[in-house]
Amino acid sequence: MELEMSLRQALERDEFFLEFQPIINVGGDCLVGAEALVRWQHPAQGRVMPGTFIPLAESSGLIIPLGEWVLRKACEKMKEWRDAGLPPVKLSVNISGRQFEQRNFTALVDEVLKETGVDARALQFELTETSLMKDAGATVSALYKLKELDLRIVVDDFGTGYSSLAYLKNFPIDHIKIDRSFVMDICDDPDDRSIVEAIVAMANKLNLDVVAEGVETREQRDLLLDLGCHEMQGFLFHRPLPEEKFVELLRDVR
Ligand code: G
Ligand code: G
Ligand code: MN
Ligand code: NA
Repeated sequence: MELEMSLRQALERDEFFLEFQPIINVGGDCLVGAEALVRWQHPAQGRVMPGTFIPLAESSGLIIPLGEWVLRKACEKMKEWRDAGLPPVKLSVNISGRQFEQRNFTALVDEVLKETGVDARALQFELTETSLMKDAGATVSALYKLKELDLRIVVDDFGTGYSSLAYLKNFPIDHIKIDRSFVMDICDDPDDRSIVEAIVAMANKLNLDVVAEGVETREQRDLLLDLGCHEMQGFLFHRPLPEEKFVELLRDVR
């Protein structure tokens, strides 16, 4: 309860900030973009991680203004980086089901894109399988509305939700992100290896891009490459970085 109270004040007090975890095309050895991850600098408790406050923000409804803050901040950063002459990169933003369900969500996104002048094609929305499947009928039309803006849709935590694969055909999805739980044991567990292999093969057939998250070791990296997954994110490459560090990386992109 106390945390919820201070979460309410945190937006006004400007206590949130973003970190950026690079996403790498390992085959091509280049930076393709980053995932924006929100953090909360609590005045007394120090840094609070989203695993703690996002569920609270969702249950209290605060995720609506917080999600809007994240989206706006992410687009403002893309604009700043572009204005500074840095190379263009894709930025992924996590969108909670509660945000996505809002009737005016597409209008908000359109407004933020116009305000910041960001190219929608450089923006990716990560939606979890679970939030996409909550109301599949409503999801299809909401996704098509969003897609009219020309941004990219990524299914986050792919493979962990209780869902039918038919949605991959019916929803306008561009990209799937293989959940960390499959990557974790990929080298030791033949089942996980088979699952990842099947996901990559299916993604290729359906013309979807695929990214693996939670890559921590060289062995995982090599095996993923063998299985045809080239895009990766994980501690092996970079942890989520403060903006200054991410900008340093961007400067090094030729
Ligand atoms: O950054 P970290 O790995 O601790 O993130 C934990 C969880 O919080 C992840 O599942 C991530 O998707 C979620 N998360 C991080 N930033 C955001 C955000 O801006 N919005 C939403 N809805 N979830 C986020
Ligand atoms: O659910 P989502 O995919 O949005 O989660 C992103 C979260 O995954 C962030 O909290 C980030 O810190 C975490 N993460 C990113 N790379 C790794 C990794 O290699 N290992 C582990 N354990 N967590 C990671
Ligand atoms: Mn994510
Ligand atoms: Na994920």
